[in-house]
Amino acid sequence: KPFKRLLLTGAAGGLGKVLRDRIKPWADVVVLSDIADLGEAREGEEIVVCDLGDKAAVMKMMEGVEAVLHFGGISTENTFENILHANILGTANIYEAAHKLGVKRIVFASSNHTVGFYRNTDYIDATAPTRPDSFYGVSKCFGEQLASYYWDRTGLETVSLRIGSSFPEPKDRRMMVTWLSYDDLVEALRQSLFATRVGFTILFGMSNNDVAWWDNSKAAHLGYKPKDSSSQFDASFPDSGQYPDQNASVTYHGGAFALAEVRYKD
Ligand code: NAI
Ligand code: 15L
Repeated sequence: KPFKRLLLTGAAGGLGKVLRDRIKPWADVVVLSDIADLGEAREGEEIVVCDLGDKAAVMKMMEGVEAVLHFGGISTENTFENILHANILGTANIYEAAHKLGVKRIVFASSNHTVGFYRNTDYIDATAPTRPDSFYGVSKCFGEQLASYYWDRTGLETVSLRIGSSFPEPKDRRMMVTWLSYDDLVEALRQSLFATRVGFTILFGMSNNDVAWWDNSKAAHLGYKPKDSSSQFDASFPDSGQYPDQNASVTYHGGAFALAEVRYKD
């Protein structure tokens, strides 16, 4: 197998549960980590329950690890303090441990909410300035900037996968544009881990949907070619016939995250 030890953080989460079995062919041992319960370790697995904000615990967890799929953290809007701990401090701990221990590559589960304030009339590539729509989006921008810094400073490589909406199927009209099937997610991770040289790359995580807001040409060296399309769900979301779409949830790339009334309140 390509890796001896591959770490997946956020392994108890929605995507972590999907990935748990599907990344097994890539490593002799998959280290599964989360703050939440992960059940019993199966063959080829090791389980580490740890808070990403605990620097010493993160360092210990990463001993012997060759590559990281960093999916752990808070995955929607929350208080700044909570985001600070799990996403900002947590990701900083992952990068510093990776550097100290000689990890070669990280795939960072970034998000479309780094650019959530672009509008449905904007078509952007990875060079577009970030426009986060939430503290959550700001924390993902921070993670991407850490990736840039560690690449330039230390040669640690990262693919920041700006995931759109990775669920079994799109839940609304916006997700017809942002949907990333689980098969395409796994394919994006495979290309990100095994491409010869990635340096600091940003890849938008979307399937081959009929409408796209994001241009992946700056990540062409990864060779990611999505196979699925949200068009299989067309019947569930009849087109309004309007361009741009007048539905409020489709005004911004970040959907509801960008709408003022959903700003997180303590
Ligand atoms: P999720 O919320 O189901 O999973 C995140 C996991 O991280 C949870 O199991 C949680 O217990 C763990 N976690 C939270 N704080 C932690 C801490 N301090 N220490 C250790 N573990 C902690 O989210 P989901 O959907 O599985 O997403 C996984 C990753 O992908 C997240 O980083 C999310 O931001 C990102 N993402 C997901 C998208 C999607 O469509 N599902 C879209 C864009 C980004
Ligand atoms: C995300 O970043 C979230 O983690 C996920 O729960 C969805 O809200 C997704 O973006 C989305 O924008 O659909």
